[in-house]
Amino acid sequence: TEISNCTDANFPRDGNGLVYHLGVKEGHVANRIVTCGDVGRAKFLSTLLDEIVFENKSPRGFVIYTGFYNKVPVSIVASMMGFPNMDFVVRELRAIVEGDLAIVRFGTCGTPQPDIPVGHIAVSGGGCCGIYRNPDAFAEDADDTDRKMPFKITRLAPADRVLQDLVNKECAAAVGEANVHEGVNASGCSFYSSQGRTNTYFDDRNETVVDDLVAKYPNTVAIEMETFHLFDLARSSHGTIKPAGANIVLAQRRSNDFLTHDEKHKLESSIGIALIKAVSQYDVPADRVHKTDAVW
Ligand code: R1P
Ligand code: URA
Repeated sequence: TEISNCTDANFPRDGNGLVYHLGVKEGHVANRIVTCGDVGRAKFLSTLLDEIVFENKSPRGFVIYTGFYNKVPVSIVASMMGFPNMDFVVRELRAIVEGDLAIVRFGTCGTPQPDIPVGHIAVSGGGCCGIYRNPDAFAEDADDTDRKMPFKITRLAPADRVLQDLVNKECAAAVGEANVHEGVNASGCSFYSSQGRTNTYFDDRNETVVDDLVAKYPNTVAIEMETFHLFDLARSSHGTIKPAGANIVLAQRRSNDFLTHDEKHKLESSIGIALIKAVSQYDVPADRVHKTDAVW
């Protein structure tokens, strides 16, 4: 879609009611959603639905597919990367979908656990924390308090236990229980600095970030970039957003092993279908399901 002139600077929509960044409106998106960062993974996941009845790419690049799995409406949403993009997804979807939203994030991640190999699945039932770079620590006029804290590791925001259990059950059925690890999911505001990736180009002071994270949350299984923001906003949504998460372990942060494309694509298929199954089984109360002008 093209988005025409918008009104309402507080929450802009165009003359057709499309929200400014996602380019969709009431009726386009289902109550049950699988979201991933990668636009290509979203396209692939859409092929796992029984039928696609709506698809859209907004001018800002947000891609959304809505269809049916087992006669249940499900949408696949590409969030792209990082907290600000997840913010657009959650806030604009909240505005245009009537009733509760069940949102499963399907990501890729690094793991700080030496005994979790690449190609395993890290699920987010232990809750999520954010890791934020503190710019003031790097300011020329930083004081001692600023300098002592180049990164802030937040408290945990919880998953929805019912939805997460469906996710865990379907992931275990897809790849075997021994390959699925539940724990804390950490989301960094950067792939690099706040995930403890070091380099000589920047003064990042991040050599201890991964160890600090594991000291705070010993059962951290995943480090990626969006899940915390989803869980954080769900926590503030007056109970209307039910979040859960699962990640393919792509990066072994202790051995520096990295998953091959082939192995990743196989898991996008088996875990993709598992997550679509899981979200389609989530019981959104009938009086809280989308009814307005649905295209589906
Ligand atoms: C970084 O490479 C990206 O991969 C992870 C991170 O969260 C970040 O978005 O997830 P996706 O594979 O879902 O994009
Ligand atoms: N995505 C991330 O954000 N970090 C990783 O290490 C791998 C995937």
